[in-house]
Amino acid sequence: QAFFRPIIRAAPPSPTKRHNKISVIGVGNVGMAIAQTILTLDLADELVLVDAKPEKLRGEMLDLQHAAAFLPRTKIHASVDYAITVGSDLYIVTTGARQNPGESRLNLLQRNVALFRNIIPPLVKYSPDTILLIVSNPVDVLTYVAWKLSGFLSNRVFGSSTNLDSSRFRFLMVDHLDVNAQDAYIIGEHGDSSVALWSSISVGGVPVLSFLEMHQIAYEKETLEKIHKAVVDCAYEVISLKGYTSWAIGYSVANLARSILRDQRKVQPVSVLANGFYGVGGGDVFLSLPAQLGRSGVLGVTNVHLTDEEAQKLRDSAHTILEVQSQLNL
Ligand code: 6V0
Repeated sequence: QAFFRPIIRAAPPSPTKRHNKISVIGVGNVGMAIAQTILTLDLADELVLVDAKPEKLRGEMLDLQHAAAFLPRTKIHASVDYAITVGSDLYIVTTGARQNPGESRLNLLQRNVALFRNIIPPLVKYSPDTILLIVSNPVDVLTYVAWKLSGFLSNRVFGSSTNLDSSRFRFLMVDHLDVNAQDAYIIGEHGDSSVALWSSISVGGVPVLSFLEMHQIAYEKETLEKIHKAVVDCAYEVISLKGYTSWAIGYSVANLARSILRDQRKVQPVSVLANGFYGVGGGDVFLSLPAQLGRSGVLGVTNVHLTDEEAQKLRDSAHTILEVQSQLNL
C-alpha cells in the first residue's frame, strides 16, 4: 500500500506569493489565544479580526496593536464587516454559540449551523481561493457544514479536531509512562469517540509498547485506556476550573496555520473528508486522520498502520458523527 494518498489533485501554490493574510473569525477566548500566538510566531503580514461585537473587537485590536514595539511587523485590522478580510490566505473560524442551560447538544449544533450559514458565504465571496480552518465545536460536524456551505474542494476545508487531543496525549504519556513520543496520535472524532493509535506510536524508532517492555516499564491495557480517557476528560477539567480552554488550542491552531502558510508538509491529525480511508463509508464525513498539510491545504492522508480494533473504533467514530449529521437541517 502507498505510504501516502493524495486527498485531491490540487493546483500547486504560487511560488511567488510572499504576503500572508490571516483572518480570525470570532474574538472570544479561543480566537484571541490563536491571534496572539500567530503574532508571536510571526506567521502573518496582515492579521484581521472579525466578530459581531464591535466594542470587544476594537478593544482587542487596540490591545494587540499596542504591543507593536515587542512584536514582528504585522498589520492588525478589525471590523464587523467581512469585506475587510478580502484576499485572505487562511480563515480560522472560532465563532460559536454558547450552550444555554438545559439546551441539548443537538439544539446547540443547529444554532451553530445557522451561524455558519451567515459566516461561510462572505468568506467564500471575499477570498474564493482561501483555505478554511474550522475550530468551533462540534468541530468535525461543523467542518463538514463549512465544506458544504463553501462549495470548496475538500483539500481547502479542514478542522483543528484532534490536533489538540494528540498534544494532550503526548503530555499525559510523559506524565504516566515517562516516555516522550513525538508521533502519538489521537484520531477520529474530537470528543468522546476518539481513537488512540497505540499501535503506531514509536519512541526513537521503537514501537512504544515494545519500548515499555524493553525498559521494564509496567503497563496494562487498563493503564492505556485510562490515559486515553484522561485525554478525553481533560478539556472538561480545564473548563470546570477556568471556564473555558484557550492557550493549548491557541498553540495548536497557530501550529496548523504555520504548517499551511510555510508549506511545511508536516503530518498532523486534523479533520478531513474521510470517506474511503480505513473503510470509513456511509456518507460524507469529516474526522481526524494523520494528514499532510501544505500551502494548498490538505495534501493527503498518510497510511498509518491501524490494528483491526483501532480501524473498527475509527469506523464507529465516523458512524457517531454521521448520525448527528443526519439530524441536521442543512
Ligand atoms: P466565546 O468566548 O464565546 O467566543 C465566541 C465569539 O464568537 C464571541 O466573541 C462572539 O461575539 C462571536 N460570535 C458569535 N456569533 C457571531 C457571529 N454571528 N458573527 C461573528 N462573531 C460571532 O467562545 P470561545 O472562544 O471560548 O470558543 C469558541 C469556539 O471554539 C467554541 O465553539 C468552542 O467550543 C470551540 N473550541 C474548540 C476547540 C477545538 O479543539 N476544536 C477547543 C476549544 C474551544
